[in-house]
Amino acid sequence: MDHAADAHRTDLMTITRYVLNEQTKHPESRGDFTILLSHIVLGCKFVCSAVNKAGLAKLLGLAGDKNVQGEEQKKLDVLSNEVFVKALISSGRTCILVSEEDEEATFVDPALRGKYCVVFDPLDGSSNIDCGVSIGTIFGIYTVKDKNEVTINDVLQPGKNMVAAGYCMYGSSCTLVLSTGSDVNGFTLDPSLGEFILTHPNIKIPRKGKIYSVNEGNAKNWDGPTAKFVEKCKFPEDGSSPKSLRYIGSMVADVHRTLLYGGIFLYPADKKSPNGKLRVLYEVFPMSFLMEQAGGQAFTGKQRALDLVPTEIHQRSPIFLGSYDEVEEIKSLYAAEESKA
Ligand code: FDP
Repeated sequence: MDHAADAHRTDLMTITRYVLNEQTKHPESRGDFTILLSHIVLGCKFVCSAVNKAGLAKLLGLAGDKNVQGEEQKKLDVLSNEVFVKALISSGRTCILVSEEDEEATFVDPALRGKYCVVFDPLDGSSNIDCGVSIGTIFGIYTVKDKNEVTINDVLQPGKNMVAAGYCMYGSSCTLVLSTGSDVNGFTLDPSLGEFILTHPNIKIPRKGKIYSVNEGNAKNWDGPTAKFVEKCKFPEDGSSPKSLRYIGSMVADVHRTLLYGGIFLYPADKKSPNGKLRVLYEVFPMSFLMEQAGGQAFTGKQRALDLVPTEIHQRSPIFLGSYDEVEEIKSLYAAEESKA
């Protein structure tokens, strides 16, 4: 019998225990982050449960229809947003919230304010809900200087100023990946315990990968460096094997695979969408933060993604993120293009 392995299995590192351990490294900490995170975790558990029932919901009434009690059914993304907004406000630790679902930022009532700003996409990849493909919640966290004088500029900060970022993927299992700025850890929800347990400690992305991930349907509108990069993935000039293409079309799932297996995820600019599709604050920044903490890179086509200073809360940006070497290659293709201009 492997007693060491058994001891490991019975000594469960929950996400709360992990964050409390981290907190002890900062004697000045008053536990505010731990409380905030526990409210985010609650939102993730709620969405996970709702996503799991999404197929069954058709039996009870389609979104937009009335349910058996005659109440309007809420769409899953609207419902998820409401749950996160309420959970974050009731934590008493937030002052500004920016959600993909809400046009304007939410300024928390002064009586309930704390020092954190949370930017989030409550249900990313929602076009995949009806076919049961993995979707997720993405979040990033900033702090404010003075919670009594908050302005929109407190969230219009470069991604490198985030104090934490993460995502929760609702897939064959429910996995929450978190970085508080020192490393990246993955926690899997044990449904029988209702707890996220540390299953992927200290995630490091392979330095080089064999997979590229992009919506090739947009290829006719790509710029030169993107087209050349993808061409090299398929027809390597150095005699190496071609890369495999994997594209789910759900950012959390595509980035999660990239983080674990290595490779590159790209949503570039194209002639139709010069700023790409993905949103800076709650898609590009949190994922770039995680990639860098895991040893990878994130690049916009012009600069390090985390150096970008957003001017609008729903701003978009092209993004190339993943293994260090692949991102290095796309950077050199853009540099070569620039030197020709
Ligand atoms: P969705 O439209 O389904 O919500 O930004 C949202 C997003 O999904 C990402 O999750 C995903 O990576 C991307 O859009 C997919 O876009 P394309 O359908 O254009 O490939």
